[in-house]
Amino acid sequence: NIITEGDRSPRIILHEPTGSTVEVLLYGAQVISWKNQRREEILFMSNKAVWKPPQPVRGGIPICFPQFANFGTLEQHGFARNRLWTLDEDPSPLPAVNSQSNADLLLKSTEDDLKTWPFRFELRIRITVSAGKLTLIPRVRNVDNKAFTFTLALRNYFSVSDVSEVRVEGLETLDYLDNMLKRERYTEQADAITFDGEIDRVYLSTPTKIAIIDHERKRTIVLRKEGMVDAVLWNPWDKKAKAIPDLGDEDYNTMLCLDAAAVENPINIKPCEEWRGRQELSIVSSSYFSGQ
Ligand code: TA6
Repeated sequence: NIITEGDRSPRIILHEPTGSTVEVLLYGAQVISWKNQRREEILFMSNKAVWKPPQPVRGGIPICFPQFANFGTLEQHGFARNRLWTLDEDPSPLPAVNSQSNADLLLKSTEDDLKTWPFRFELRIRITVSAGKLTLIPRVRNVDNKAFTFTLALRNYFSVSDVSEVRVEGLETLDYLDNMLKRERYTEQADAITFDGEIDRVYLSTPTKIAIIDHERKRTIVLRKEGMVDAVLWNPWDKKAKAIPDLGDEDYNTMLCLDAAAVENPINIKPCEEWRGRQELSIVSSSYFSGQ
């Protein structure tokens, strides 16, 4: 059921029996809200977000395809987030599930897109909400007669109580490309990542499970992923935040981006092949990771 009135439309609202909801714009197939059963918003949305195409919406979960950031020649984060998607009537080989808690969306390359990115593709995403969990299954099918490579990220904007009070577990000892230092490769030394300034890193060959521990909110957000080996951590901090028109000057305090991504080694698919990824976000109590 597509809602067509209001400035955040057309959009779909997903429900699940314990009361959590997810809102998805058809523009960019972008999740713009995920509320738990206590109606608490899990994702960050800038109150200066611009809800007018072709401007991307600052918050929720933008889909960065066929290019992450400016790791290539296309517009920042590629064009998929700036396109109107349609309902996917043929989600095969995934089973067709017509329910209030699932949405299947599709973006096909257009003749116009081919001018900037000369490859015919079908990009699909299945979005499923269940108790305490939000699952995204992105798929890219090559419907061209030549192979192509792409980079991709699910840019998860999480709402946090105070970014200087949260920590991230699961990325320790890994190598990362530091976007602030000419994308050179470094190794993470800390045994849990905390935040006291701008961070913009692509962690490489990450484990399937990464957690954001927000003690103040008694909330741990766990990101599990498959098919996307990298993870991105981004917070603009104060100086950059002021330079981003659709982000409040203080917003950096209550947001943290932790993305599932395929960046360092672009994904290559041949004609008729389909790549599939999976990202599962779940909310657990804060004792989850401190082993209590
Ligand atoms: O994290 C990668 C990055 O390109 C940052 O350098 C910053 O530009 C961020 O993404 C935001 O990009 P956006 O296009 O959403 O403003």
